[in-house]
Amino acid sequence: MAAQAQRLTKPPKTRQKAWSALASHYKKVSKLHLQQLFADDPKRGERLAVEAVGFYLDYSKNRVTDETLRLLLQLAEESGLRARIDAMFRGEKINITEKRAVLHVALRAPRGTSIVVDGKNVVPEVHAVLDRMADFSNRVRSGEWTGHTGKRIRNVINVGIGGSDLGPVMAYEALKHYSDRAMTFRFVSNIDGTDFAEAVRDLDPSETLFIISSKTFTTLETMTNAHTAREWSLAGLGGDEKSVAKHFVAVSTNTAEVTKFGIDTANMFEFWDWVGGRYSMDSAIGLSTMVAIGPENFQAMLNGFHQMDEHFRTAPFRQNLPVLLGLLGIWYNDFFGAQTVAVLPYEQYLKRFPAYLQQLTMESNGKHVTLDGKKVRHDTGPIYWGEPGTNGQHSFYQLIHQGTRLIPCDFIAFSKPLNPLGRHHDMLIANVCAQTEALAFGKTPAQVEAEGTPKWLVPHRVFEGNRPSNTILADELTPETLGKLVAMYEHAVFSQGAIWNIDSFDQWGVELGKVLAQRIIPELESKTEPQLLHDSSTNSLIRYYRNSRQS
Ligand code: G6Q
Repeated sequence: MAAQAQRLTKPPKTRQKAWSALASHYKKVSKLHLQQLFADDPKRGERLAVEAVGFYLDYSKNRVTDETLRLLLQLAEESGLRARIDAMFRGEKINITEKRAVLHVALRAPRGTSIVVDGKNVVPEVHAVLDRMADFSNRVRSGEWTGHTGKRIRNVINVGIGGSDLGPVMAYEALKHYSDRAMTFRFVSNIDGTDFAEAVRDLDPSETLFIISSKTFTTLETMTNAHTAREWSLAGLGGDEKSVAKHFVAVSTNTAEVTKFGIDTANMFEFWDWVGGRYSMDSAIGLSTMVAIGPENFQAMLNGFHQMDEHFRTAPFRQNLPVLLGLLGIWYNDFFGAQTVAVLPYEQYLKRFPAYLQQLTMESNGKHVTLDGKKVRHDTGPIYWGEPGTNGQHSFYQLIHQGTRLIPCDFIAFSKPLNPLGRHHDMLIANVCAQTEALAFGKTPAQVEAEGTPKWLVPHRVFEGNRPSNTILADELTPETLGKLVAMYEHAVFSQGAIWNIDSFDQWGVELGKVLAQRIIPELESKTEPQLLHDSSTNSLIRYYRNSRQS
């Protein structure tokens, strides 16, 4: 296994061939307009589309020719993407800087299958935890699990941050339609006391259960919020320490710390070091999701994940949704120099999806060195951002349509609405089609003039077009669809990371700030001003805060 991991640290020898072919190809095609590409090939919109696992991906409105696609696919082959996919699914330690396997795919592997890590099949353990989660969720949902005073639990608060928060929040919001509306779900992540205060201000401690979600159980924000939650709960329940067992459960890999906190390990749901934080929403970290939507819906979500895993693992790259998305992203990022990607879900329930994707994509692929520690020679992860449609149209779309920057967009929409209301859904989907059409084809000066626009106003009203987009359509936002959608992006990120030859599964970039904050906390809290040994800016900020806090 170690030998395998080592082999993967070397960039494939042929890598440069496809890169340089794409670089010269870019010079030839970069000025081609989508108007022209569509005019030359009336069937382009049907040809450059893939239907798989219930998703329809229209990628025809991208600035690519058949030759571009051929070269991008060649790049994937030459970069050893196939071998990397196989290595991940085999449980090899492809997270080389942390010496860990990367096996979120095992979290959704069906019962009875086998994925081996360090000589052990992990699938039975995954299902044992899922079964315990299901039992717990059913007891809370049915009212069988009661709080310290015998009242049933009506409020569930997930306390976690980063990967232990963004997935659960996003999934709860995305699947709210399927959730138990008699219960309240909240999420506390920020160390800012406001987050906790606002989450509990109208709740009764005797009806409130906290899920402390932390892989390490040492994260500053989560442990601070967890202790505050413990005080709040105890204060509301007469200070009886025994109440903790009824109002706190933990999701973690760290049994010792969970015990130290006072949570009964019988109420601890475990996961494993081969699950990265940002890839953990389908592990026990999804406990709040399961309580909200019920075990059957959670299982349906896992089935969706698994279907996309199998598609990614087995489909030829030419028809492989995550691979195509990943390659198109590389085309804009590394050849057009696009710095961002907009993710635009036309589905209100997906309002937290862009925030979730930000962590998934930017923490995974925001890397400056290759697997062997050399400075990367190409730009890596772009900036992801977005808002649900149609709100964005009345705010930042102006810049996408007429600004000076190229912003590739992913439009996500569903054929069936979860809340059918008159003509709303047709109007919503009309906007998806209209936006991608406007972005691609724009409006020429001749068209603007023909409308009788005064000459001086014409340039302002011209849309150059040639703005690329993908459109991803699915039938309906169900737990299964959400699983597929998340897995599709997980694997697109993986594909890009493999091609950039970086470690998409570590996150050393978040460490330095954490260490410095630990040093500064006592400097802010000490009674008298300590000797400050930072730079003059940081010293002044600390002094300013200390002085103004006291005044
Ligand atoms: C995600 C990161 C990070 C992590 C948080 C919370 O991939 O590792 O966002 O999830 O720092 O960590 P804990 O779960 O250990 O509290």
